[in-house]
Amino acid sequence: MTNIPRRYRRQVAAAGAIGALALGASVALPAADAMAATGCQVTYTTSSWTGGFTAAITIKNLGDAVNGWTLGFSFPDAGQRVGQGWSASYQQNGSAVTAQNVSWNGTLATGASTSIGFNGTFTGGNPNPTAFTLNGTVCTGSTTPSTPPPTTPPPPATPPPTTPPPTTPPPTGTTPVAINGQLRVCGANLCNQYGKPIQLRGMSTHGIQWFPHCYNDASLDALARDWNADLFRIAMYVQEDGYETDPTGFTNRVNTLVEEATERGMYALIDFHTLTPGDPTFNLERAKTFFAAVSARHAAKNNVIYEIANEPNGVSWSTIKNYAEQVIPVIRANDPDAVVIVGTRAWSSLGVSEGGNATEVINNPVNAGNVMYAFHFYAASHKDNYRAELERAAARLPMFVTEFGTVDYTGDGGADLASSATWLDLLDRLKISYANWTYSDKAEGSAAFRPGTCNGNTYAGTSVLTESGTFMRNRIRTPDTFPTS
Ligand code: IDC
Repeated sequence: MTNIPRRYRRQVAAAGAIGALALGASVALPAADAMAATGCQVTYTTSSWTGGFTAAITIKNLGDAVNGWTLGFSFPDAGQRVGQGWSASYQQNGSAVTAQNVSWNGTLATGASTSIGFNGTFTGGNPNPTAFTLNGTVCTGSTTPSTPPPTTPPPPATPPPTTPPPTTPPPTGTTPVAINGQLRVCGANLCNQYGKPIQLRGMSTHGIQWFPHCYNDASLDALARDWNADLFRIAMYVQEDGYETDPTGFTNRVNTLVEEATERGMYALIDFHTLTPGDPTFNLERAKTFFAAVSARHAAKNNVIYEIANEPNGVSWSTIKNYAEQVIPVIRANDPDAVVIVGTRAWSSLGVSEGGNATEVINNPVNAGNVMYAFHFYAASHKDNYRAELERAAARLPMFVTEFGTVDYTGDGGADLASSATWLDLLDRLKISYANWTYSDKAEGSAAFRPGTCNGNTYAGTSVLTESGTFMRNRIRTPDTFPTS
């Protein structure tokens, strides 16, 4: 049908909706196929005369760069015909039209536009098409079709409705969850209930087996209302005296903390904190049991995000992917629309800490929708080359910084505030969500509270904070700008 390169044709078949990056389980794709984030906006305007019209079409690429494109649309009236066209080659089959790039306008960078057009004829009515596809993906960027000048006098104008019925009603509360609702992955972003990219900023617990006394009404009130955090990550270690020693007890503790976050309008990130051993497969059966339980319990909530393997290490990406493709269906069976985050190779460094890079994930993404990938860093240890790889990956993959420290990779030592600020500026710019390690009073540099804080009742304000805690509170408590339309 077209001369689009093979890999785009596969994308046409695979990508269901705008920005679909990960594939539905039913679509079999060759493992090495890179999926580009897609998206488009089309403006179609006409001017007409008796029996004829000129159409001017602007195509804007909202996804990854494309090299070769085909625009598809259908005429609403069977009598409409494409005549002489320009800047594209047109084909019409019944009312279905395709316009394919010509040699000089096939490459469209992200955000780039191109204009094409044609003269047409019509015999019946001449309404404009309103739905378009680009390389098979439905364009959901807003369009501004103009109606052609009427050939008969227009009917009397009806007054505009006073309150247009929005598909998603405006928020009724002011908490992060009240505003953003159920989240979903769109393209390489995390989007809210209005389909708009957002960034969540928050804190991670320390191991809940060691610091249970740090998570109580007063500390969570401070996190929600003094820090204005959007996100509370619940780090449930599996080894190191964690889940494996008491599955029921730890499941209950996680459930309780999810409820606490929910009461305060924060997103809860359930972290299955695997670390040693680094092969997540070691904990596969535990993960299935745990996630079946917590996803059943929280299925009706709209604020729960699942992180299925904290930091795989010493294993291949294909092993991690295989683990993910066994755990995700367990969650989806109970909670089909929840976002799931998959750890990446080498302590969730996208492979960088073991000499790799993001290409292995880009070329072989997890075969499930609504999935994001974890990236972790410790600002005093991980700098420009890690930042560059995250930025490169984030153009293609939905990334979530589920854990980072202001200190070195041991979790201790002094805070590197310069590197931390550079990192957070990058995450803000790319709208990458993050959780800081840790909201605890452990005597180590990464802890936000001074030692002994969790024995008292004061968590709000700065008097209880470490250098890292003061810095993080300042970053997190600045107002969010969540789009609501
Ligand atoms: C560290 C804690 C430390 C604890 C250790 C136990 O800060 O108090 O003794 O775990 O394993 C990670 C891990 C996270 C580490 C953290 C700092 O996800 O568990 O916490 N870190 O070393 N990845 C990179 C750094």
